[in-house]
Amino acid sequence: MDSQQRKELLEQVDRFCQNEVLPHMEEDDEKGYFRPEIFQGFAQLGLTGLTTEEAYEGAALGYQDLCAVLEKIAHYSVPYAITLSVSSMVQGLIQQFANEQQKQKYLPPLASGQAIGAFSLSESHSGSDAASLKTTAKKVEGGYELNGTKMWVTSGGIAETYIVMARTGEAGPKGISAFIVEKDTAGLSFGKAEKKMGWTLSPTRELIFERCFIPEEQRLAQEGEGFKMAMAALDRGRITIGAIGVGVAQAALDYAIAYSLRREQFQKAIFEFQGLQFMMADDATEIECSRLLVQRAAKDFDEKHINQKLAAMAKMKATDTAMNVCTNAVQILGGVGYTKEYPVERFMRDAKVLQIVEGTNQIQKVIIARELQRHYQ
Ligand code: COS
Repeated sequence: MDSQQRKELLEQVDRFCQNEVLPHMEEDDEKGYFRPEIFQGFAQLGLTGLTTEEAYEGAALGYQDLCAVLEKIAHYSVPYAITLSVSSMVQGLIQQFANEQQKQKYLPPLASGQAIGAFSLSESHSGSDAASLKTTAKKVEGGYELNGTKMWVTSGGIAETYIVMARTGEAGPKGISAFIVEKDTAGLSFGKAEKKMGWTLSPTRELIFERCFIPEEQRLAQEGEGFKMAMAALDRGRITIGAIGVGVAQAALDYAIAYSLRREQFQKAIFEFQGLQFMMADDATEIECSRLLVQRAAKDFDEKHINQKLAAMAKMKATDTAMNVCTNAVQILGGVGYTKEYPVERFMRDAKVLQIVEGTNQIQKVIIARELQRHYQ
């Protein structure tokens, strides 16, 4: 997509979000209500399968385009951007690792937005140490029997297609396999919906597997390859989380600047105070750095140079920036910034978990440091 086409696409996305997303955000955040019609609106704009090949009803665009779109949506709503980002990650995983039959069955509904995709790796005792997961997939006639409980599944309950990591072999990463699980499978139920600080309208649920039979045709790639596939998917997903961080940071800064130009204290707009000007100048610079890093990491992916280190850097930098900028925006608005009359407190709540999901920012540092060691040793 050339820059003019991308500009037009982003204008369309902006118009849709202004008209269809923004008016509902306050109420839906309060009630924790996910609007399927908004996801359908994204589908009509062709956003639900942006990076999926045309043969499977996708738009065959790149990660730079996806990141630009997610940044724009996150300007209005982090949780809707997240729904789209995770569903895109699932499609990326299927596109890269599934066989032709699996691609034909699962990709078109996801790419066309008829279905939402979800990714399930974490468990209550296995978060950062993902390779220690305990859910089992026991080989039985014709397939596998899954038993165990997965945690923190974004879009749990509203998604139709789940990529689930479960143990088929030895302890550690090499004993993990990946399965495509359909929502209505017998033996799969959804546990409690988490009550969260932010992302309230995006459901986060447990997946409970009790003697859940999954046919062999729904195993992704070979037994034992699940961990590597999960890590490869997260490399991409982390860049898109960074893009979402840039979007919410920009929204918070835009709001803070506009407010500070209007708000007067000591007979002048508070923007005139250098203490606030320096804060906003730093914020604007950090956002620009984050955007460039996200786009650079996405470009590497588009050019097929898988760059784990840059993906980790982009995620960490952009989401730390998001948290700082949103906190500053609340500070700049002062007392009203802390109230629900203004959106910056929502931006701050929605930004926080970006530093945690798809690998905490401390895990990103582990990944960056390992790459540095590998390079310099
Ligand atoms: N792509 C492909 N393969 C990868 C990979 C990647 N990005 N990262 C690791 N691997 C491979 C390794 O090469 C290794 O295989 P070999 O032994 O054949 O070389 C295997 O996977 C195990 O890797 P490693 O030894 O690095 O595993 P660790 O248990 O040390 O875990 C971290 C590494 C900490 C990076 C990983 O557990 C992680 O990312 N944790 C965070 C989990 C997370 O993001 N959870 C969020 C869930 S979604 S909300």
